[in-house]
Amino acid sequence: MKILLFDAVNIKTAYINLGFSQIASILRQKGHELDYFSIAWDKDKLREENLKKYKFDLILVSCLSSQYYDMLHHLKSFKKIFKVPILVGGVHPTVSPMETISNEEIDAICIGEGDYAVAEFCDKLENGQDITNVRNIWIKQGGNIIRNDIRPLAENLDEFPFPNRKLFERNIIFGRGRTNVMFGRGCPFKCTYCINHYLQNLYKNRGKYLRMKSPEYAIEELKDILKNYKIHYFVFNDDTLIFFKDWLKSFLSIYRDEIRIPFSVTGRVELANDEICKLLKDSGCDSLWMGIESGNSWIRENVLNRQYTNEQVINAFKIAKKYGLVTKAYNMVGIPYEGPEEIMETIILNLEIDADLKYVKILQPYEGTDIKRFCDNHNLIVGDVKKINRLDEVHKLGAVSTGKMNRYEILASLYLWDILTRKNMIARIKGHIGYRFYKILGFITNTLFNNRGRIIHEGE
Ligand code: B12
Ligand code: SF4
Repeated sequence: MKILLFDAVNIKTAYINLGFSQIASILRQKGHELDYFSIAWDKDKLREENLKKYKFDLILVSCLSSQYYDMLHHLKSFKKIFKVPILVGGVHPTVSPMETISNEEIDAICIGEGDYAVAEFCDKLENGQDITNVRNIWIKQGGNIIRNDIRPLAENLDEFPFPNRKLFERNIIFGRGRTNVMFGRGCPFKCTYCINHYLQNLYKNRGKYLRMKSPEYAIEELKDILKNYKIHYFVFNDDTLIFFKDWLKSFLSIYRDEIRIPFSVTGRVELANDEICKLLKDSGCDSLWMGIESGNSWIRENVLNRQYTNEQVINAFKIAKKYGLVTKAYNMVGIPYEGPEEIMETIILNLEIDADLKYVKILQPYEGTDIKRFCDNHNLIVGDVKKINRLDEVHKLGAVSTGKMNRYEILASLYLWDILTRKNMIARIKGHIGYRFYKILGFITNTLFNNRGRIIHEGE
């Protein structure tokens, strides 16, 4: 079949949509012909007059919540032009299935991991078989929605072919040789604002939630990437890779000898000890990303469900720095119960640890999360979180109040952040003419001096 993969990603980024690229490789293996359009990269192709030049048998769409409205906008033209089924998968239909499938442009949605579901769906469609009984897929029939059950999780990630990067080459080019990879699925923690506790529930009694590719298979994948692309930096995108200490030890012992390319990794402060930081540094890791989120321990423990002390935060960053890792700290403002004093505590903690890169965003309570339920129950939602769809829109109003601060005060606190932490100011002026000048200058100096492996800004 000729299938269009439509990625609702609406920002240009170096990061490949790895879930979609995994699905693409499975479909390619089955002999389907694929085309890939994305909102960010294909504005021209997506114009109605240009769309008419194409013919597809099926349209597959990948969508996060922040891409929902942009996706719907384009699906209107798709439905008008192509008289073929439209199946939407990804995070948004997973957390908001009814909202997604209720749109007349959408024929079916996929809930949760779609690798085997979409393969079965395509096989059945191609062979003229019944497509209404595929597990993970909700599909419209007559006036009804058939809600199929969820299949057990794929156990062995080594069974998957390597994600297809060919279709996503523009991301790699945009990243100037930096690319993202993931070696596993799932995170053991249950932070209230993240998708993981929702997925842990969705998959209860349906197999092991935390899964890793074998270290050997992960290395094979990296070698395959290096065979095809000139990569000088890997971003290990797994949620909390340093949690898998034994896996990391086996993997890095091969990585050190056979790959040796600088990389960044995501961790948690309670896991970043001497042993891990030394192991990372010795293996070529140059950057460790960790969430602080709030400097107030009560908010962390009770609102965000993140159980660590300020001492652990300070210690983790100190250790990472001791081993020469570039440290990147993530923070939020606009958390329920937060007032100016609590935000000040976050700023002070950040000043104390002085991470090399500090990020702060307004909390966005997405559907399906515990924090969204809490905000709903306490009437804290004052906007539509799905409308905040760009990484550089963090300087715009959020969609929540905290009970102590309204949206305007929260936004003002972001500016206070910048004034007080200074170093981060440049990230906040995106869109301004001076910023473009800064970007061009950055590009020229990077090209001239081949500044390898430097992480510049999130989302690029
Ligand atoms: C890498 C990453 C990014 C990258 C790249 C995103 C991309 N293009 O995919 C960057 C840095 C750009 C990014 C940006 C943002 N991200 Co992000 N990101 C991730 C991360 C860490 C990994 C994504 C991934 O590859 N997962 C692994 C694959 C295997 O899982 P998957 O993508 O869900 O795919 C599976 C299924 O969903 C399904 N599926 C996916 N697509 C399709 C399509 C079809 C047709 C079918 C049938 C099935 C299907 O099958 C896949 C394979 O099983 C996830 C967390 C996570 N662990 O998933 C957050 C996550 C996706 N991000 C999130 C958020 C909030 C954001 C931002 C809004 C942050 C911000 N404030 O700016 C922006 C959005 C920017 C935008 N407008 O596009 C949230 C999404 C929540 C939501 N309800 O939408 C997540 C889940 C993290 C969280 N907090 O819970 N992100
Ligand atoms: S540690 Fe990170 S990925 Fe894991 S549940 Fe918390 S926020 Fe989500």
